[in-house]
Amino acid sequence: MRIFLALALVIGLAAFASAQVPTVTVTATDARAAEATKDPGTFVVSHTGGAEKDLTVMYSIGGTATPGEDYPALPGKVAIPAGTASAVITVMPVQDKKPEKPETVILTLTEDPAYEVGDEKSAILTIWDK
Ligand SMILES: [Ca+2]
Ligand SMILES: [Ca+2]
Repeated sequence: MRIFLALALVIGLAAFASAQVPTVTVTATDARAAEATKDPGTFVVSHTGGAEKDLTVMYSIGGTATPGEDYPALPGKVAIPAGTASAVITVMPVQDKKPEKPETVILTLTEDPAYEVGDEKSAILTIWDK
């Protein structure tokens, strides 16, 4: 009996160790956004493996563009639904009358126990005035 328990423990530990968390990356699939032409920019957050359940990916936002002013503020997390490999984050520039220089939006993935952050952990897009 004892040997079965020990065996079960070893198998359980092996299963736990091999339960890989997905690796998450981000790319700017549309790195150019423009205010005057209502041209959005997009980031795509993707993961490899582990698609059997919903995955929430956390991120921080930087860059020279001001959230809530140059574009609607982003929530800082995105859900990749079960069965899908990626989620799109759209940055739609806010139109105003003031001329501006091109400004950047940088999305950086945040570490979380639910996933590994891959090499492509940060992406940048540019908001042009025109
Ligand atoms: Ca665009
Ligand atoms: Ca403007």
